[in-house]
Amino acid sequence: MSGLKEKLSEKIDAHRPRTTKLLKEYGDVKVGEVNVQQVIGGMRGVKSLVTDTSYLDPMEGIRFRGYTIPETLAKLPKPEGVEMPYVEGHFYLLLTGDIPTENDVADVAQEFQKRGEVPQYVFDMLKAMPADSHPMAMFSAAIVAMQRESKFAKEYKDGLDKMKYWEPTYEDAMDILAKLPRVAAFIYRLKYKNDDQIAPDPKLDLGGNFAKMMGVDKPYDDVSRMYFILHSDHESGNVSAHTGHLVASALSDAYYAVSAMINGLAGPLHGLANEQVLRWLQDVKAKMGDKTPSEEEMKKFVWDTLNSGQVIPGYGHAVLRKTDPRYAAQRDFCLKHLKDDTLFGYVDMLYRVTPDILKEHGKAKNPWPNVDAQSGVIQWYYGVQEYDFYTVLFGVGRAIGVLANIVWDRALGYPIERPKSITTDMLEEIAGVKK
Ligand code: HAX
Repeated sequence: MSGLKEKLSEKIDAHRPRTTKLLKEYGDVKVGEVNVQQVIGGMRGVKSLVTDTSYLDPMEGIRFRGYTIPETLAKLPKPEGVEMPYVEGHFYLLLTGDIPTENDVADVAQEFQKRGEVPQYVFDMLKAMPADSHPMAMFSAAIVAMQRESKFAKEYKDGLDKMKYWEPTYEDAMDILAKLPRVAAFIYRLKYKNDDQIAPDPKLDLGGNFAKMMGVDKPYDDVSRMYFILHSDHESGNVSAHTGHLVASALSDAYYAVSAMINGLAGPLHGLANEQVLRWLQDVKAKMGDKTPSEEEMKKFVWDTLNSGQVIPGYGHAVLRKTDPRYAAQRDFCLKHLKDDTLFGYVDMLYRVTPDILKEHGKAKNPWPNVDAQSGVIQWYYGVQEYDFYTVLFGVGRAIGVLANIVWDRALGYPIERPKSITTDMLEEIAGVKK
């Protein structure tokens, strides 16, 4: 058994009695109330999920297993001579709650290296897809095509003790995470680089290997590490994490669940916002020609978008009520590495003008930027300028959190998810609407 699996097994044994006790002795305790607005309004703020890998505070932002983003980036082990930690170590943290040692990280890296080969039929299928398929559709299709590899599905069919569900799920999670960077890089090179594929280097860590397969020089390895870690987990009410959890709750295996969560991430109000931000910025750039917009001109672009009934991509959030710390972490990176870049200048100007405009506009509850407002600019700067690919990168990162959650869902025996819906007639009756 790998060190990670052994550690996880201990953690699961220690955690199970907590869930059992809550259910048995405190099952009737009320957690909150639900009002009409929440029933119609996408369940905003309804506390109805348990997630231990991360928690999102509206004012503070995300904490991964109790650590803020700066703490996470500072505490996790790093490859020598770089700024960003190993992605492998972050997965270890999300799964176990512990900061890994160098040895723990090496153990996970070795596991990924062993499991990284992608079946040829996946590449053949991707090549057979129409050339104008969206990279997110290709990514989702590739993952679900690999479902036949699922160890959980096989063991379940053969008859599996519920207490052991988590074990083949963990194996699936490791297999999927090992393969996703290869699948993503393959899609990139197939779609935008004439199918000129670059072989992986098994000696490299996940971030380093991904940069190599993408064909992008340093510090793109560090950009990838940062990107995958920052996008990994945002508790489990967001569309992608919730979709992953929901699908897995039917005991669909992790391949089905991750493919499904990628489909949710592909929506413009969620992960696809990073593509939309670049599209929006490029549009501004095209309209300005060689000229840099003044703040007044930038304000006009923002108002024009709002007045035409569209959202400002990269701004607003369903939970956050301040600047997203994932935005702030990427902004710090930009200030260090691409301070004088034109596009970063645009992003910076947007940050100065947009919150006040959104406040004046009066609709968005959160006028501050989210993770997607900053991420594409970094990719663009390092040469990955095909912005319809950006959400695939988000997807590789998000899979880390979704898979850690699915393993724990199985370990704690969470049931099939089944909220109750009611009709409008019933809602009117509950509300006492006079007709
Ligand atoms: N621009 C213009 N209007 C906005 C807005 C923005 N950036 N953000 C919210 N609003 C509007 C909403 O469309 C809504 O309008 P209606 O009343 O006409 O429906 C109103 O303000 C209230 O919305 P809200 O309660 O503040 O926000 P929601 O929880 O409903 O939605 C969203 C949260 C992130 C979807 C929203 O802020 C948005 O559409 N932002 C732009 C797209 C985006 O950046 N998405 C990525 C979010 C982060 C993420 O998940 N990344 O993956």
